[in-house]
Amino acid sequence: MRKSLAQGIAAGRILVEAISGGMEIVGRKFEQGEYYIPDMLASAEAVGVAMEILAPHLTAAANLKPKGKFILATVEKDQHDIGKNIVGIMLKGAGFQLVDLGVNVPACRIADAIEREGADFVGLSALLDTTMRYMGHTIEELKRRQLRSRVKVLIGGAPTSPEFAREIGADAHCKDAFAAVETANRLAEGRF
Ligand code: B12
Repeated sequence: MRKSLAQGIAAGRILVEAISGGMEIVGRKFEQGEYYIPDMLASAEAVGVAMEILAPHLTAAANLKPKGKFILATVEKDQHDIGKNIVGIMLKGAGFQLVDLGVNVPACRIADAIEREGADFVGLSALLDTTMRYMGHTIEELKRRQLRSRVKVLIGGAPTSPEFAREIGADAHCKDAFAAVETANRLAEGRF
């Protein structure tokens, strides 16, 4: 990690290409029965350390004026947060103000935070087939509380897709953290 930085490789590139790429290999090995849950946990821990090294390089790059307030959460019953955290660091680096609600966050807590923070964007993450439906539940909760038109909703995570985003009424699906920053920038330009 430090060696790559010293070679002048951009921190964002290391984050998305090396870390995401590495975790994909971990996922494949888990599927093939070569890795078990403790291996996934150890990999997640290693990613945490790597992110601590990379984060200052990303946030330091951004002496930009704030582009809007972004709430991030992994939806209910889902504990996966590596992808969400990468997206968070990249958004912060791009000049968005970040409020990270963590993992396993029910729809009502996300809606509460939008109200409390006066957020402009909400980003939802899900890594399980069984939890992606809570993204839809969250959007329904926002509609119920008349908050939906106040925020742009971005979704991401391996089981999600542009079709799914359309189906649940999200504004955008992002396949990785680069796409998240690009989409948020585009939406912010229209707003501020
Ligand atoms: C690490 C890991 C774990 C760790 C999580 C640690 C942590 N702190 O996150 C632990 C061990 C806890 C875990 C547990 C489980 N896991 Co798991 N896990 C993984 C693994 C190997 C990697 C996920 C990851 O971090 N990827 C790397 C990141 C960088 O990629 P990403 O999340 O996709 O994020 C990028 C994009 O998707 C996007 N993005 C993501 N979120 C967002 C949000 C927004 C707003 C935007 C814009 C973009 C965006 O940008 C990110 C960065 O570029 C995957 C395998 C895989 N290939 O995904 C399995 C995987 C997701 N897990 C799986 C399973 C089954 C489980 C368990 C049910 C296992 C069990 N029997 O207990 C539990 C569930 C726990 C729970 N309730 O959540 C399955 C899911 C199958 C499915 N389709 O439903 C997978 C696919 C493994 C497999 N092949 O079977 N897991």
